[in-house]
Amino acid sequence: MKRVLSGIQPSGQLTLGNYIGALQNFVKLQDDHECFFMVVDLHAITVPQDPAALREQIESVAALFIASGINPDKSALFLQSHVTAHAELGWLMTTLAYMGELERMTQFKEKSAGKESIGAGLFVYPALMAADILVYNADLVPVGDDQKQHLEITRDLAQRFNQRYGDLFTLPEPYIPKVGARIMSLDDASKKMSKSNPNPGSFIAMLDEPDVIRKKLSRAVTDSGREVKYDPQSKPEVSNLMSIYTYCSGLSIGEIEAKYEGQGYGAFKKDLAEHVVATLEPIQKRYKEIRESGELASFLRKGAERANAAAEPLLREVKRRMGFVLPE
Ligand code: AQP
Repeated sequence: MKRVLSGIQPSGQLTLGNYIGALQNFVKLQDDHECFFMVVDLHAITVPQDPAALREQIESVAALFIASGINPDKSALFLQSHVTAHAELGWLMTTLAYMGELERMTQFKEKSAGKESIGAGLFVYPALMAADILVYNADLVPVGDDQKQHLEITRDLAQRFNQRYGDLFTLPEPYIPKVGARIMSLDDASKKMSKSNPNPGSFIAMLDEPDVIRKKLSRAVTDSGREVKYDPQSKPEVSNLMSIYTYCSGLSIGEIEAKYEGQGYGAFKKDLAEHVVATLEPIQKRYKEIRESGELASFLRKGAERANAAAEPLLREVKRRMGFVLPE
């Protein structure tokens, strides 16, 4: 049994990319491993958030974890800000990180591009993410492909600590799904589908109504050809839609190509929309039940208790090794 840790930012409405790349993968792991899953609210404020919207998004993301199949009796499900060890170890990790390695992070470059003032939190984000993982000594971190680089810096920081202060941290491994590790935007297949994209037509939100899903997919950018063929180099838009199709239908890429041979994109997109609707429908139904039941707060309290119990002793040991005087 391995220890698994992952999180999702409440920085907008969760997308189909978050579901296929992350959530559905989390669900698969919880039967065989000791899992810690969290809503990373401290990460979300690395870009400006409206407080009322943030509060709603935090609850919405937590409910979507459960609606997607995370069992809060099995996995520890909690809010990052309810476990103060994250912020504390985050600072300690920041002091171990180098400017140069943080400057190389693709996510930082993308999120800061063209901005006049860039928050320092966005820059040190990977040090907090390293703390999130290391404070549980997690073995496995299920993430989408875009987070691979952050996992690498986490391993570097863990190694740096271990060399300076003696072996303590496990070097975590990424666990990336084979299908759907990077779902691309519906309006631009060179960018990943992202919940903070200001154009709602660029993503399918997990809570989008069926008709909205149908409309968004019918408008999804394709190419001027007619062939439903998987070729990410020369047909990135169609290939992206095929990745979504294969995940939501269970059909293989070859089966999808054969099914739409000689038919153009119309029927393909229409069927795709129905598969996406059918995938999200039960999740949306369960989501409504969870929000209405008022059970969320008690699930999160229980999750935070478990997470605190796991994180506190490790944080104490880190501080002891770094030379802090611990309270008696
Ligand atoms: N397009 C995607 N395809 C596959 N996986 C994805 N993930 C995100 N987008 C895709 C995975 O979802 C998990 C949670 O991501 P996050 O909330 O920590 O932040 P992110 O990676 O920056 O995701 P977003 O949706 O793009 O959020 P914003 O817009 O706030 O930056 C991660 O495991 C991620 O890999």
